[in-house]
Amino acid sequence: MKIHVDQLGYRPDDVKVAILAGDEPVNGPVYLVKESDSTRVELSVSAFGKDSYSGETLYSADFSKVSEEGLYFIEYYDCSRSDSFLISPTVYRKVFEDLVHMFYFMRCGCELPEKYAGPYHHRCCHAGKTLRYDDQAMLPPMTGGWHDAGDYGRYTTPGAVTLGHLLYTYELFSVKCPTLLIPESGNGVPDILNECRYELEWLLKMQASDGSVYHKLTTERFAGFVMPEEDKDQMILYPISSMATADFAAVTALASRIFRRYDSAFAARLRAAALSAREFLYAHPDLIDFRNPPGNYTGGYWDRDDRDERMWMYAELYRLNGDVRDLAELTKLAATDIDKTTLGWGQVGGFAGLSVLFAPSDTFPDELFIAFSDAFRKRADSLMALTSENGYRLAMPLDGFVWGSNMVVMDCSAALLVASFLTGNPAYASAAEENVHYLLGRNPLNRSYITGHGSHPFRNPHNRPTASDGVDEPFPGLVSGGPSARVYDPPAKAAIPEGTPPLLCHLDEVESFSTNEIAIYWNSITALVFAYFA
Ligand code: 9MR
Ligand code: ZN
Repeated sequence: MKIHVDQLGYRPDDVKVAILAGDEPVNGPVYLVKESDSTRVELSVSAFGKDSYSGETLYSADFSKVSEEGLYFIEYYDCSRSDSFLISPTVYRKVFEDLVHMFYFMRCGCELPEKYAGPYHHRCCHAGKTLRYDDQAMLPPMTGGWHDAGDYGRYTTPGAVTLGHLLYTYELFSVKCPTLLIPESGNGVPDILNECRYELEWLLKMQASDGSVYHKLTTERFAGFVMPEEDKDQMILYPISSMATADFAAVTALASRIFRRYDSAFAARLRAAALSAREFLYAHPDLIDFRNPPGNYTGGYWDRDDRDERMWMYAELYRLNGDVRDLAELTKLAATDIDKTTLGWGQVGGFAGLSVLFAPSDTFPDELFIAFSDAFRKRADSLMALTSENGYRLAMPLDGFVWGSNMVVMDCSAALLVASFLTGNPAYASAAEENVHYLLGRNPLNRSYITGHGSHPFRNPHNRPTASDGVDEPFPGLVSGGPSARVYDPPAKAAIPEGTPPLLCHLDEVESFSTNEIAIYWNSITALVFAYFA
């Protein structure tokens, strides 16, 4: 019998369930065993039946009633057992810290000295001049920011979205945000904001003089598997897009609001940048799309709809400035069918929701609050219903297992947490936590999708520094993209036959970019969700 648990564990008052999978039916007792004194409690087991997410026949064993702290495992009468796990109120604290600390390791344009980066230290990278694509002008270096993912590109839309996750993590959970080992520590600013500022300073450089914002800064093609300082190809500043400009305006407005109490000059710079990006978009109401020019092969972050990005911008700008023009535009967009709950790289309507729903109560008109609140509640209700329709209790639709599915899993949890806040109903938060258990190993591959955490974390991320630094273990706190029902890379195509159930479509190999890459916005949304439970 295979017995899957959250490999870190459960908090004392949580719903606590282990999942059993086997070819034979469960036909004998299942125990919860406490390691310190070998006391055992027999658990009641329920049959789920055949699970479409995993293709397995599943059972669940509930031990919610046990709340005593300690180290435990689940044992079947035939002696098969689960990994050990804790029951403890602080079981998710360290992993949350590592999820936030990860961004330091993604810094570009500076040395990562051993003092901070330990064995993952490296020299300064990507500090050469910039070639502007539009006019082929050679510009000074545009250093700073975080590498996007397993590649060394820096892209505006995912960068802004990552900042959105992290700034809201700070705004909603500031007391839980960790002190990190980073050069700025101790300067009087919370470290999560210090880390955000590293990205923001770069993001500000991505704005053109007319207020518009360039879509990305990358080489023409992805680097080989080399350390970042060895990637010497020409950095190219690609054309602007309205998505980049709107995301930029939104997140600089959000950051301006948050940084005001720490550094008013920086907050003023952010606000001015947000306003000029907004002015550009008022003057350019039509979509300005970005597509990779022929012969250019780095990420496209292609979007076809900038209405959600504009909606986020209007919300943050109205919250910052109270300009009625922004409120009117926001109201117009919120009355359409644009998605209002997603916090993804291409769909950002959920950020407008966070801006509206967590604002002081007299900031936005009731009708807007209701529009966003209804959208979150509706989505949360359908996610709740899903937890009983699959055997791993996921609050996640079957068709969500795409490239970067772990982001979708966490986005579903984020929506549930918002609904829990809106209604005060803890069942939503409990459903959100089922997805946390999945990420931490309660899945058919028995794999923790966060490096360094759990008994069987993935170890071979598609991440260039990890693959070339000569250190055995990747740095901790990296989130894998996760299973993808359609795989696109050669090793995954070879290993995973078409039609394989989604939860099995993951390959812990460096070359598997479509299932096992890492990305800043996968980490940041995971941090946002884990902050709640930490
Ligand atoms: O995360 C992105 C995923 O949703 C898309 O399906 C995929 C293909 O377009 O691109 C992913 O983003 C990648 C980006 O284009 C380049 N840097 C690495 C990103 C993570 O794989
Ligand atoms: Zn770099």
